[in-house]
Amino acid sequence: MKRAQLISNALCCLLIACGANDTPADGGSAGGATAGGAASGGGAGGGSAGGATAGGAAGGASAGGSAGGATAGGSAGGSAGGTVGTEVEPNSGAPDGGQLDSITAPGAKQGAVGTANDIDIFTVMLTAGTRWTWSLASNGSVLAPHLAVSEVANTAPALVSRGAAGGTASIEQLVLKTGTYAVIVRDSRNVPASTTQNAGSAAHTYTVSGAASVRAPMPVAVPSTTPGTLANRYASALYAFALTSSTAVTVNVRAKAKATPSDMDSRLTLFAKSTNQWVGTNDDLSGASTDSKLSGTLTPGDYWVVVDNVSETSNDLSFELVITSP
Ligand SMILES: [Ca+2]
Ligand SMILES: [Ca+2]
Repeated sequence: MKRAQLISNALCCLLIACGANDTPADGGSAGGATAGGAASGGGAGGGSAGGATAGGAAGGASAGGSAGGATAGGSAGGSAGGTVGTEVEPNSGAPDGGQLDSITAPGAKQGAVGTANDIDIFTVMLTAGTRWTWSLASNGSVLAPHLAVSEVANTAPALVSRGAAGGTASIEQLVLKTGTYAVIVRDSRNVPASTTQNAGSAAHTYTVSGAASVRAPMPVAVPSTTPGTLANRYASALYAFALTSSTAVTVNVRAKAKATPSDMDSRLTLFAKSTNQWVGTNDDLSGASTDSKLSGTLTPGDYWVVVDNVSETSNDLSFELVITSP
């Protein structure tokens, strides 16, 4: 659950008060979307509920169970396009009196982590249900990219990625809520601040870009058990299932709890694609488990499931996506 809080906290700080200090924070806060929640996480770590309207009585679950072996987490798609601009400093938020730059999606900005601990924040308006691949590429061998995408209102889970010097950090985003988001560029060595190396100079140049994601979700049945492995700590897996009647559903990500446990710290998001509404997100299903679970009665329609990892130290990124229905 660690990574999720880092970014949210950091963004709050940046936009509101504390500034360049990065609390390590990544990950996602859960947030209640709209009312009427149908899903809820179990236990302490509890998922937030949101959008999808609850149906009446549980209907019959569709389809039978299948176990799929396909790998999750695949490659990011995306077509380039949009405008390419140059950052306008200052754009660090609170340390600059709240000044921010902006970016369009699709689009790109070139800039530099131009001074020690420089933070560049670009706001972008995004629409629920759209999907984007955000990339932060070092333009030379100097910058070690650290990229975060967080809703300015800080109710949607934040996304974080980092790369080595000269590399690229990428994030694939399913926009859970329509609103203003912040794309935050830093050097990885400045995050968290407690281990800062005060990286930054005119040579720490980058291109940050957003392109439409075209990755197809993997279809899964209700009920089903699907093994998966994320491509890396910052990757996500995307699944889809359809309900033809109001159905009680539990979606469970088992990493620590699977037969051969992994050290992945999962986070689970359920999104109603038919209505482009965020149903809920759960990081930890209880105080004792970092696995994730959402359950509730869902109305008929198409649903997407996003599984990602919120630990910066996970090495084994294998898990099982278990969907059950009584
Ligand atoms: Ca800058
Ligand atoms: Ca977790």
